[in-house]
Amino acid sequence: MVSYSPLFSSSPARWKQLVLSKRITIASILLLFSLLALSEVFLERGISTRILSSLSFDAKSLDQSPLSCSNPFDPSSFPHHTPRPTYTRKANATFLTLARNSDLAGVIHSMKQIEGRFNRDRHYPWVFLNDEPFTEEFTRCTSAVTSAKTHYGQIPREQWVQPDFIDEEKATKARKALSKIKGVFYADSVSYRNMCRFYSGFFYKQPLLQDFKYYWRVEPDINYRCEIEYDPFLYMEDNNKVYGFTISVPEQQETTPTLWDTSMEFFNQNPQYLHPNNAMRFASKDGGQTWTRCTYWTNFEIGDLDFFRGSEGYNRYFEHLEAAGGFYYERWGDAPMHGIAISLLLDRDRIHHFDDIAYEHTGWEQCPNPVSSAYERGRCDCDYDNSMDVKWKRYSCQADFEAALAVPRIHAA
Ligand SMILES: Nc1nc2c(ncn2[C@@H]2O[C@H](COP(=O)(O)OP(=O)(O)OP(=O)(O)O)[C@@H](O)[C@H]2O)c(=O)[nH]1
Ligand SMILES: [Mg+2]
Repeated sequence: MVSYSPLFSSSPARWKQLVLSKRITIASILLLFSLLALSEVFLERGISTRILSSLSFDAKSLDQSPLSCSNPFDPSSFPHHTPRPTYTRKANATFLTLARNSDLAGVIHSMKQIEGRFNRDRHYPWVFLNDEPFTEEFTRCTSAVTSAKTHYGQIPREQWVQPDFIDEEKATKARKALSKIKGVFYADSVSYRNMCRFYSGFFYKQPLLQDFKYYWRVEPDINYRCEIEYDPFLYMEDNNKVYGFTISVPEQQETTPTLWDTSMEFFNQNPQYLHPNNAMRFASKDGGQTWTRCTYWTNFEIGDLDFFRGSEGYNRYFEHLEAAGGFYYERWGDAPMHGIAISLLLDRDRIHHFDDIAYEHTGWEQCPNPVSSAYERGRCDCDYDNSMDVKWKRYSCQADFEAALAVPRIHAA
């Protein structure tokens, strides 16, 4: 007896049918396996992302996380030292962010950094400023990221837009000329100039800041790569500091061709404002003849608002620069303006370099040396080799700041 097997059927039509159905079966099995494998990968990735985010801080995953107001940031996802330092007091201080509504995602990113690295158990408030009204989305999303109070203010028009006395034809020509020079950012931008002028002469006049003594400036898309294990505001208060910075860099020549001479004009006419123990050496190696172009990089700064509000020298210096028109005829920045003012008006002992704060903005970063206790204490995840102390040393003004601090002090008789 021959056993029947359809596979060995002698009919060609039947043979074709069998081959076809076998192919379909194999293809279906393969498809099923691929789907299973794929879902496994997604499942695995989903689980591990959740586990990772609940265990440790991953700056890169924050970078990519979609903006979601209904799912606010959980500060407990940052690594903690236990126990956290205990504080018995707080400074009268706030974070300060100037932003457009379109900066929302970058602002949230920065807030997550600050809240996670420092503010989650300090609850310092945030002040947001804008030249336009903030949207409901902006206020809802930013207030969801912090457990602290948030305040939102609109800058008065006259403190933002180009003043009427500026000759627009001259300003336009200047912008066009600057745009032709390679490597000058925002050469043609009026709004960037408005921002620089605002941060030079008007931020500290905003009503929302009047009740605060210290501000900490925060820009969109910045990173803090170590935990901040102490309270920098209290450090300022306890050590009688007026101005704190992390990175110092030279300003471009093209954006400020006459800023130094205009500044010296003011200080020569008003030498009473020059502090005898100032940090002039940071700004000039030859007692004021020429400018080092060094600035404290103002996208990070912690400052004493009482100084800006109350210093006649600072405010008159700003008015002198304003009258010269260089914020619009050139592209004077708030960093060179603050840099010159802070270095010349203040006792240099009141300027502080926060060398233990790991801070990154647009690729330039300060990172403590990994052999230092600051690196270990802060559980840093920054790359020292990529820092201003190593890779970008040629652009750092740190040596000028240290030279300024080393100048022998003059003792009043
Ligand atoms: N409301 C408002 N905020 C602005 C405007 N232009 C800049 N800003 C904010 O001002 C701050 C500085 O602006 P940036 O464009 O970051 O200037 P920058 O730091 O010199 O340049 P980058 O190196 O590109 O970051 C940021 O907090 C911006 O969000 C503007 O036209 N309106
Ligand atoms: Mg910036």
